[in-house]
Amino acid sequence: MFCYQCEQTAKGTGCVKVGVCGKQSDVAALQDLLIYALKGLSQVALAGREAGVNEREVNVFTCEALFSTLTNVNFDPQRVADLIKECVRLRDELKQKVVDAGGQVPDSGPAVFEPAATLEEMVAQGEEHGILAEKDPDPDIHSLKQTLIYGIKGISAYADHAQILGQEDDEVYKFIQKGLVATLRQDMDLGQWVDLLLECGRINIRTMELLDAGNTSTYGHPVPTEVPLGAKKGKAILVSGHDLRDLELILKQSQGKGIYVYTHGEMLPCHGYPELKKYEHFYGHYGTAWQNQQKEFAKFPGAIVMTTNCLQKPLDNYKGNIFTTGLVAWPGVKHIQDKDFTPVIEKALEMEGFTEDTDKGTVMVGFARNAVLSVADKIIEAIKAGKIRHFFLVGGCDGSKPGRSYYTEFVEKVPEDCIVLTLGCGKFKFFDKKLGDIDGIPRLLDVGQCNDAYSAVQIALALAKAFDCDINDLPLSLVLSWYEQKAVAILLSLLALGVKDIRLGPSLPAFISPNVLDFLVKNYDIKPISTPEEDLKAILG
Ligand code: FSO
Ligand code: SF4
Repeated sequence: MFCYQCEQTAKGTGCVKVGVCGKQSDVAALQDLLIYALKGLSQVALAGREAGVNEREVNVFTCEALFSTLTNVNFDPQRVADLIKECVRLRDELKQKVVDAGGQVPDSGPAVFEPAATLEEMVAQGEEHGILAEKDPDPDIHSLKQTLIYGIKGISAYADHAQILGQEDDEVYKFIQKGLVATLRQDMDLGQWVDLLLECGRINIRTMELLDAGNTSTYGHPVPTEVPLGAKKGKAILVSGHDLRDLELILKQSQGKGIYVYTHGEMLPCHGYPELKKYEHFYGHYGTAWQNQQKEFAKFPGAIVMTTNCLQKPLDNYKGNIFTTGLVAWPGVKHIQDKDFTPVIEKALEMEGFTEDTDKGTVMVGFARNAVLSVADKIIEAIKAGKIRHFFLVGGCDGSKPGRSYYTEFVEKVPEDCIVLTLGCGKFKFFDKKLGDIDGIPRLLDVGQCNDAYSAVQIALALAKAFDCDINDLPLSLVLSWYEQKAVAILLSLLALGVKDIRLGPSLPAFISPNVLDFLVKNYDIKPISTPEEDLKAILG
């Protein structure tokens, strides 16, 4: 196997025997084969578009299948193999429709690939279509191609979330198909690849806009909300991942049953949504970021549901009470197929629950674009009066590398006349710090999940408009931590917006070649994080 799509890749170069994330070599090969099969489906989908045939089922499936290959989503070889077969079934069905409509279907490459009969043979097929086997001879183009694939994976995750909430734009699907097919080409130069990556960033902004519309039109705009970190005596369900619809269904189905529902990881900001916080048994937040789950889940006295990434290998001491749903899978872990969470509720009722109330303080959430921009006048006034010197967006993902303590120290050292905006699971490095306020404006503002990066972008654009300046001239610095492929899509979006001077850590992506890095440094002034002191000094002078 060879996989280097995430930040924790082995030795900073690539996982070759087994994934640091726990992904086994058979799953890695099958995921590579699924990507190959999706390129074939996309070839036919593009041919179909030319002939006036465009199937929503194909578009939605493409996003689901891509999302399944994101880090920490699907670890089950059989599920990946089933997706490959479904991909080929959809492709052949679509081919017939394209031919019937007078179109021409491609007759070579992944468009004609046939999966082998057994799982073992499919794994062998996957090995022939791995990242190294299909390496572009030019290392920089290879690097840009992989970056595009990871950006597309990120877009697909957001598109899938948005689609679940009724928000779709065919331009997004078309780009995903165009991008996947482009990776089969050998005739594009570096400039064309860079253009395609920037287009990927723009399409991701559109996708995140759709997701924002899905979230806010379904659940209302988040409002500042205090969330308890302790526990309430009683039976308990813990919901992790990023999917708001799953949480809503769990809340609805567990209502009136003597169960309290807790969020974990990236679900924390859900407490700010009016249509979710209205449930009285939606109590508080348990635990921290994804990489601590094996320790934290083992101590949770109730049922646990993983709605999306990041899933880690479930340990035996909680394997019996953890469930997956949607695209998440782990071999041997019970999967909720049809959104009937009865088995989760039954498990929660069967378990002991919390035996007493505990108080561990609270955190504030709900500072998404609507809440922040409702006090824009106050913020602008404070900036003009010199009371707010600078904004730092310290956001992104968390992870287990010791270098990530940079973000804790950075936030601790941010001067008192500065405000920290945050989003993503990276916030768990400092989410419970009491930073106080400036004239009533909290100094630590939780904008939401990594999925809410659109909200942060809107806040920055609104401030730039108010000050009639370029986004790069705002007193705002981005200090980002990345982990998986959604972060790649967000980074491409920031580049597409022309945002410069981003500090990125804890390490740079292994799939970025030295020349591509040089290009990013020269054109966008991207820099790796150094030390909190040095970076703060460089930013604030
Ligand atoms: Fe984190 Fe995982 Fe939200 Fe990622 S829980 S690391 S970028 O999947 O999506 O921030
Ligand atoms: Fe390694 Fe990350 Fe790939 Fe997992 S997703 S195999 S940790 S590079």
